[in-house]
Amino acid sequence: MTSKGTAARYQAGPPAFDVEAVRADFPILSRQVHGKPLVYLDNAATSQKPAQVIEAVDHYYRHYNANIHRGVHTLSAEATAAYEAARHKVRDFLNAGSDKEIIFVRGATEAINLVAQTFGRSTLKGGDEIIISTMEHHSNIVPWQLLCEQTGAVLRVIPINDKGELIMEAYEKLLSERTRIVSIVHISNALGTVVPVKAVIEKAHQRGAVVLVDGAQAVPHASCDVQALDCDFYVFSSHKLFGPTGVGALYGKQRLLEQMPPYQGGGDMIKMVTFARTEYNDLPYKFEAGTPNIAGAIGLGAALDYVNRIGLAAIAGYEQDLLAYGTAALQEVPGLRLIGTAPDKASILSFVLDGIHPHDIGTILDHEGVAIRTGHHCAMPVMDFFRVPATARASLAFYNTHAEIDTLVRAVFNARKIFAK
Ligand code: C6P
Repeated sequence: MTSKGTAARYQAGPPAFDVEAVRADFPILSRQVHGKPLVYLDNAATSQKPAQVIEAVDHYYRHYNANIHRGVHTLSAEATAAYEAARHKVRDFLNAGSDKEIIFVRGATEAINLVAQTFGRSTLKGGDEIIISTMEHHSNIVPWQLLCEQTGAVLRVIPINDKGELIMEAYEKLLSERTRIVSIVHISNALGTVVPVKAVIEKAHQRGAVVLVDGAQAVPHASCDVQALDCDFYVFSSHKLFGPTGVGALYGKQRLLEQMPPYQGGGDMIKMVTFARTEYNDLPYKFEAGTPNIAGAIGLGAALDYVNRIGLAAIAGYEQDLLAYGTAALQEVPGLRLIGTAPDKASILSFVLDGIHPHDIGTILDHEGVAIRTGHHCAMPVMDFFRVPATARASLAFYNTHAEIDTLVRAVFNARKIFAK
């Protein structure tokens, strides 16, 4: 498999990262699948959880489960303190200016819908324009299509090149005085491309447009500073960041969040209700109607503590090394084409193999204990652009190893052999 050629091209990277110590924190990584050690390479779909996160959720339910912001009793006070501490951790993680700018949501999808239906619906009118890119996840396409239907606004799409990079000149041409919103992915889930979001934001701001950055795939791999980026909104999901499912965060500039109408009505988002008039709560509660995912937020806080302890710089360095190793090794497979070859890439290896449907690759790999995702990855326009129905996608996390990449590549060689018969 990884021939001498691969070894010669591959240069060993930073050695300081103790991957075995990290792996010991993730109980699921020691399980077997079809009698083989699990090789979990579907981290872009959802990542695994360290014991520290599992224990934080367990501890909440065992010792201080209660509703928040409502009770005077001890359990409620403790739950409220832990939930608000988690908000503070998200604020620190994103370097937001205030806890008021952090809204807990169900995930990236809900956050984008929230912005579309509050900021978008209250400010856009017929003929206004929204810009997205060809490499968006459906969650950053459909909410804007819905908004266009509701307001008469028009969706414009930035093209990409054959490597899967944004064509910046085309973006600049799309920008005009009609542009109101630019909603752009930070790291593509289907390609791994790292988008130069700072430049995208600067150009949008020159035209007075507001920018949302979809950070769902970015936060597990790179540190993100919303003040340095100067984005107006930033969204992510906890479950891709080693935290629980069903929770995520929306960052919004306070000035914008203050102007926006509420998303949903209900408990916690009000100060006072009469049948004649309702007064909404202050930020961030104005956007958190109903009992939130308290355990999820606490688990997300624990995940952030975990990631911070290891350090995103160390994580990024190790993952870049894995990515280089995996890229070189997969390129040894005859008939394999990598989809997404931008020089600035995060740890995603999307590929197609001559004569084998990606779903068949996925099934064969599963029998070897290797979990990858196959399909359109909720990014159908990307598949259309590359003229493929689907890809096989191995997505790496900092607990993956070079030996696991070897297993992946061996299994891909095996799939080829089976289909050559
Ligand atoms: N991508 C993947 O396998 P939610 O489902 O709300 O947590 O995240 C949606 C989402 C938004 N933006 C990007 C860039 C994403 O990658 C995702 C989720 C997963 O690629 C599941 S489809």
